[in-house]
Amino acid sequence: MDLLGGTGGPVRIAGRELPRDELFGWASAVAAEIRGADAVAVIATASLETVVAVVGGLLAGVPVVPVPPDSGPAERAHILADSGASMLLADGGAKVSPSEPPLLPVDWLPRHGDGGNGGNGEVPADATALILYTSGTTGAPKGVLISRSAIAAGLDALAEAWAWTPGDVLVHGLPLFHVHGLVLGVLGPLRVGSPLVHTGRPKPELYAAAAQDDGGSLFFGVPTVWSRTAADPSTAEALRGARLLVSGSAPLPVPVFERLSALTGHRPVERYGMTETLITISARAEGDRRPGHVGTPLHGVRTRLAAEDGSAVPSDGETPGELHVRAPLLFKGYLNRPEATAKSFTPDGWFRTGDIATIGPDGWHRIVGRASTDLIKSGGYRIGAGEIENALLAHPAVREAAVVGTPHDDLGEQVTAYVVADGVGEKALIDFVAERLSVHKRPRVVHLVGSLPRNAMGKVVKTRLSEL
Ligand code: MLC
Ligand code: AMP
Repeated sequence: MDLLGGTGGPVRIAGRELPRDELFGWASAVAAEIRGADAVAVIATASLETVVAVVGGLLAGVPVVPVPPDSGPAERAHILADSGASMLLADGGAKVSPSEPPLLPVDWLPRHGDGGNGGNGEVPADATALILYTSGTTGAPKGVLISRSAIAAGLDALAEAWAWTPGDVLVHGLPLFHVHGLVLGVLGPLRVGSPLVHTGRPKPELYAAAAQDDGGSLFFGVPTVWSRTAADPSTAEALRGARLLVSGSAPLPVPVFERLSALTGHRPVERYGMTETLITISARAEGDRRPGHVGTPLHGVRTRLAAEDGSAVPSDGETPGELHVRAPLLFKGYLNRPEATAKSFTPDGWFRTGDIATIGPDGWHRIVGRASTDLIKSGGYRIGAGEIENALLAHPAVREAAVVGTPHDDLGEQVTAYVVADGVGEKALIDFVAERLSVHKRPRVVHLVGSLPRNAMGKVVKTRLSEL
């Protein structure tokens, strides 16, 4: 199965551009170096090197593990050890410690290999293409195994839903280590054939410049990007000539939808997904777009709602239930965690998203919350409370810690920590976490408290933390 098209527009990342044939030539050189490896890790900076390394992995049929470039030592060590990556792909300037897998400097490889798409048709469709690390409610992040066939099915369903063609110019600046920025935002244009303009960072003013100077037609953003755009009228105006503005990874607030529509003349297309499922639900390019709603299931996707006891919930647009999905684009499981994988499916084979939704009689879905308070969405990043609590508890002065998401105008939710500690300040604790984990996981607010509210079993009652 050819996952990527060998022809199509150029790829530009943070101002550096490569035509498609040179990109595949360079990636073929990577593929030649890594063929046969069990898995390779990529320090996923927003750069051409990252794209070349990921494409090289796909050409060679070697699972690629993107590592957030700012992940602190604890997070990085976990990802490298858990994934079993035998090489680290990055530019030659990357710092690699002696305990880590050896560095393959991507920028030192020849940039003109054999071109073409490297004959990736020989790799089986169910082979793992990517291992994406994502937060659970407790413990360290889990590796989500994503197959080539899931990526192909997911991207084809999106191309159909959004009428995405080689004639589009895709613009975004999202990080290249998650589904949104990497699968949709890089593999998407490589499969569809459209040029990509990656702005380096997802800043509204850079999106506006790409709309005006590069003919950007299709724009991807997390809600924080769109709310920052909506707060800046002249930047928003620059997007009037676009074809489609797409929002996802977290709920798009209704006032942001309305303001963006008024300023740009485009009602944004909202879509819903997860690392484990890729994108399953979306509004369509041709059709209705409703504020507060994420659309209808994509081609090949089935959904249902279940009550806590597992019984069916009616699609009446009002009764909430946990959203279950079935689709050819689901993940293969969590790496090395068969129990977690089994727990994430119902006995009859549906994936439990953990999101609470309603479904209208017309099939329109609304996400109304999450089943667990322990998964936080901040700026579109998924952050597990348990991972932050463990990082805080590693500080010698911290005795107890509880982390929740609290509402935040810009980020949707912000990481908020309640900590029982002796002789340490809030800022020192924020910096302590930022040094160990990716900086977006740091608490934005720390409340130092005398004790945490607990139930009779001794478990922290997170719903009572705000009373402190
Ligand atoms: C701040 N900084 C610190 C620090 N405090 N550094 C060290 N120690 C501290 N204590 C620095 C950071 O390094 C960074 O520097 C800067 O401050 C701000 O960091 P930030 O908080 O990350 O930036 P911010 O502007 O607040 O981020 C907003 C954002 C970002 C929207 C740009 O949240 C983002 O990129 N979100 C996208 C998430 C995403 O792609 N999710 C998709 C998941 S897939 P510097 O130098 O870096 O500026 C998925 C599936 C689906 O969900 O449905 O799509
Ligand atoms: P991640 O695994 O990082 O992809 O995060 C997946 C989670 O993001 C989902 O379980 C949802 O909670 C949330 N999410 C993604 N898209 C949307 C959306 N359009 N509206 C509301 N929540 C969303």
